[in-house]
Amino acid sequence: MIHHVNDTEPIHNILDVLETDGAVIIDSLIPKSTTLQISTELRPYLDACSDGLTDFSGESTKRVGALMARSPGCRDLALKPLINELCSKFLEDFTDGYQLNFTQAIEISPSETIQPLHRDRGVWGGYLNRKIETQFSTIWAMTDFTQTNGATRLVPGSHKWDKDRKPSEQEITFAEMSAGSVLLYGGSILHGGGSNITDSDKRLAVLIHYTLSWLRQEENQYLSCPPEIAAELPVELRDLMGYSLVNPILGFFSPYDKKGVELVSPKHIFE
Ligand SMILES: O=C(O)CCC(=O)C(=O)O
Ligand SMILES: [Fe+2]
Repeated sequence: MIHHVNDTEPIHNILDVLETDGAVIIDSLIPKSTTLQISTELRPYLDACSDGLTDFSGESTKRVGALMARSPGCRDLALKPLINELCSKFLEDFTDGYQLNFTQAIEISPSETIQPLHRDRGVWGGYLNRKIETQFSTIWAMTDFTQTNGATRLVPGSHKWDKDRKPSEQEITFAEMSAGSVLLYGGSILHGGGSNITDSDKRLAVLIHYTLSWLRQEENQYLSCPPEIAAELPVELRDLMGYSLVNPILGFFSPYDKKGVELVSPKHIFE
C-alpha cells in the first residue's frame, strides 16, 4: 500500500517513506475549493482536446499540457513551498538546482483500460545510470481517486528493482486519495494510470514533475509558456521554468535582431 501522511508530518519522515517505498501521499494539501477552481480553469482545454490514440496515452483519456501558460491555479501548485522543499531535498545529491519538467492534466473517463506500467525516467533513455534520480513528481487529485475510476497504480519498492523484474498482481497498489491530496514519487518507480470501470465518474489529475536543472526538460517550457506569457508571471515561476541562469551560466542566450546580428552580450532574458 501507499502510505498517507498529512502536511504536519516532519519533512524527513516524508522523505524516508519516499526513499523506502518510492511514493507517498500527502492528504488534503489543498482545499476542495481550489480543486474546483483548477478544474474550472482546465475545463475549456479538456473539452477542446481529443482522447489519446494509444494504450499508453489512453483511448478514453484526455491530456492537456502547457499548464503554466493556461492555469493560474496550477502555477500555485507548482510553487507550493512544501512541495518545493521536498523536491529540493529529494534531488539534492544529484544537482544544485531543479526545474519544472512536465505539466499535464489527465482526465480518465469510463471504459479506459490500464496504462502500461512504466518508469517516467524512460524519457531519458531507460534505466541507465539509475544511481542518479532524475525527477521528483507530483500527481494532484482534482477529483477523488478510487480503484474503480482510474487511480494511479504503483508498485512500492520497484524503484530499487532490477530493470526487468515484473510485479505480481499482489505487488501492484492504488493511489486512492481524496480530491486535494497529492501523490509524490520519483523517476524510478513502476506506475501507470488505472482503468475506469465506473459508469460516469471521471478522474481528473494535475501532474507537475520537476527534474535536475541540468537535464533536458520532458515538456519544452519555453515553447509551452513563451516569453510573452512568462514575462507576466512571478519570477519564482520563471526561474522554475528555466528562464534563468544556473551555476552561473547554464542556460544563457544571446538576443538577435531581425537580421540575426547579436545586439547585446548574454544576459538574463528579463533583465
Ligand atoms: O494518469 C496517471 O495516473 C498516471 C499517468 C502517467 O504515469 C503517465 O502518463 O506517465
Ligand atoms: Fe508516468
